[in-house]
Amino acid sequence: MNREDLWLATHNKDKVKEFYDLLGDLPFRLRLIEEFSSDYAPPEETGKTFLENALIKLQAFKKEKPGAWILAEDGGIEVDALDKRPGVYSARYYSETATWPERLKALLKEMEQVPEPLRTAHMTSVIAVGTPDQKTLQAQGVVSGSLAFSMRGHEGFAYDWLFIPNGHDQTVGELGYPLKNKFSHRYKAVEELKKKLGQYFSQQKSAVL
Ligand code: ITT
Repeated sequence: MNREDLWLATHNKDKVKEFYDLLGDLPFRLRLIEEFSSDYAPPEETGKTFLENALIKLQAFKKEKPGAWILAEDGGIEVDALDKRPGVYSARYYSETATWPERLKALLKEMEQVPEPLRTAHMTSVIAVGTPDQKTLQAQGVVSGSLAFSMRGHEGFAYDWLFIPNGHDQTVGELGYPLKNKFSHRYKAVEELKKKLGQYFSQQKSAVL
């Protein structure tokens, strides 16, 4: 099959691994930022929403590779008891230079007095895909759940070690792979993206006929 390149405009290696699994059945050859340039700097994420930031990442990489298929993603965790923080600051919560255990410990500290029923939180993934004919496809996935009282589990990454999805007693880090990629916010966003890609390709086909 003749596979077109789809550039993953992310520097997050854990996201890349998941996208390889989630996008594996699409007719694309996945390409990484590092293959394009080892010193491509990510744009500043100045958006107020996940969608704005996903579009900022998409536009920035589009400048480097106009006419390519490009996928950008933004997302993170929103904690109800913290008025939806850290939200767009998920990657920068506590301190931009903190390690993940430090960042998660800071979040646990902030949530110390919050009892179980009020520890609800939501993981969101917003994907923006740029097409060679300059269209943008958008997709979103959300998983609701709650925050554990301590870090648990070794699989996944970042907030996976605190986040317990609804319907489960374990954190995503404990549930691990392959399960995470069957229900996660990223899985849901990719499922919506696949529908949009299907519509896009059928419109392309009918324009040719
Ligand atoms: P790129 O911008 O290069 O894609 P990033 O790590 O900066 O990578 P985001 O700006 O989208 O990613 O920030 C989202 C934050 O939420 C980031 O700290 C992630 O580690 C975290 N996050 C994203 N997806 C997650 C997941 O599936 N499980 C746990 N944490 C996640």
